Amino acid sequence: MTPGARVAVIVGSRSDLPVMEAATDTLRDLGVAFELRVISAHRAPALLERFIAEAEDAGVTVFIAAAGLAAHLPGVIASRTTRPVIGVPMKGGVSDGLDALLSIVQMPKGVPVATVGVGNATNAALLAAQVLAQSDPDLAARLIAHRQAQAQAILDDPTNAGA
Ligand code: RP5
Repeated sequence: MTPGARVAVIVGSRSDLPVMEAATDTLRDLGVAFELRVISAHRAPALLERFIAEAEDAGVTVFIAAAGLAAHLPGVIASRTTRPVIGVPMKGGVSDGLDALLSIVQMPKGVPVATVGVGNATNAALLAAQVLAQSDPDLAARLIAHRQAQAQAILDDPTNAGA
């Protein structure tokens, strides 16, 4: 486990990794330590259960889980922890991510998963950081700076001149 990891990023398959780079890059930019694992809820359920317990013991506070197709990974993680779980539906399948989106967002009452848009790994990382920032003023300041830089980039865009 990465020392000091506060976020665990779990993907259902290696094929999810390229999209999830946006999440790990964002966490790195914000100075949030994370652990990245490839664990399928269907193919390796015992390993997943063990990892969730290890991650909790190590101090992981937020789980980010990316999955496509049946996309049960975020929900299964949520069934094993009361720490926040953020689900990222992945493109692919018969309806190119809509199947995964509905699977992840339609959790039964009592076991919530916060779901971001299809493939929106960046928002998953930002949401995880926002949760952590509630007890970390330095991280909160970095998030405010990130928002300001985002707004500034729009103001600096030459296509906005004179607006
Ligand atoms: C899900 O099925 C994974 O999260 C991935 O998005 C999708 C396809 O997985 P592979 O067939 O590439 O392993 O479990």
